[in-house]
Amino acid sequence: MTGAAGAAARFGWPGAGITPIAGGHINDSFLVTHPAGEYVLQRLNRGVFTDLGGMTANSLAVHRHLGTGLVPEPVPAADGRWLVEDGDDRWRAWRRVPDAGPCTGLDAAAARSAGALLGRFHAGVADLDPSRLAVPLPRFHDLRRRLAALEVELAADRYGRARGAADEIARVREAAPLVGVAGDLADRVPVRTAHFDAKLDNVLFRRGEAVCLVDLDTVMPGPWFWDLGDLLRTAATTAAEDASDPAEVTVDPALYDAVVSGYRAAVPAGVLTPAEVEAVTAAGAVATYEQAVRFLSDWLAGDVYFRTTRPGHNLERARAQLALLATLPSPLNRP
Ligand code: GN1
Ligand code: MG
Repeated sequence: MTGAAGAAARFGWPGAGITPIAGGHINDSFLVTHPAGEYVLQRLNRGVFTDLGGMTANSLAVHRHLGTGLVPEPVPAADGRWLVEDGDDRWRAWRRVPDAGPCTGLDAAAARSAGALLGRFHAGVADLDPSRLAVPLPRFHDLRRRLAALEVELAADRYGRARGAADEIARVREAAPLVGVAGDLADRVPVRTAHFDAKLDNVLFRRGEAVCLVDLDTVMPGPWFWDLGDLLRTAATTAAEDASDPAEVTVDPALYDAVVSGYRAAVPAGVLTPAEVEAVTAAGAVATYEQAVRFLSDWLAGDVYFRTTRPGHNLERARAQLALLATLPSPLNRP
């Protein structure tokens, strides 16, 4: 037996029901239903995650520190290991968060609740020494590096896609001062234990309340503002990350304010440094900009990183992020 069914058997769930879970851009995820319980089984993308040991150690460190609740519970295989090897594939599993699922109706209450969950996560890991964590994806959130990578793809233009993206390229270049904004903030805020992929899709809700921050793949030492930025990028608009019509992608100020106020209220006074408080106002713009740059790079590179499900998907994603950026509060939009 190979594939998800074979991996499930090695976790102790032979004959389990297995259904793919859509949504992630990198790993393949499956819901496993077995008399023993419900689990999420994942085949890890080894092209992206080359340091599976470091990545696993980081998520275990966060789970050990916080316990099951704010974050999901990792489940070992029957042989006691965290990763199952099957040929070139590597599998790992989590207990499914009971009665919880992705956000179904994004409104101000949901946005506030998601902001508060991120705040509780940050408060909870504030005393988890980031120097104990591995750095499995070096310079993961780093606008300077992301923009340089885009320029490399542009110069190569291997698929002749640059011409068709001229408008997006111009807009990315116009917003390049955000690189300096993010770099300056990163120099002044403390290095923390950060989630680094705190988008709304990674927030699970139970009866309208945000209860669990999943997907610990990118937990790493770094500035917290990227987490708030990713949440603002995805929870301050009702538009999808890959909306085909950029005209529909605008920030909803009530959602934006709800995320920020939920977050601020959940982080106890004195935890955020003055620079971290200052970073709150730029977080959404810099994270949205970075995501636009990454999607555009992948479009130019021939769609090699983010999973795509339609032609032009990465270009549409980049356009949607640029449209959102244009309406988000940003240090560049201030008079
Ligand atoms: C990727 O696989 P997924 O959807 O959790 C990506 C994030 C991006 C996100 C955009 C390791 O996350 O950085 O922000 O897509 N993860 C990695 O939705 O690159
Ligand atoms: Mg992720």
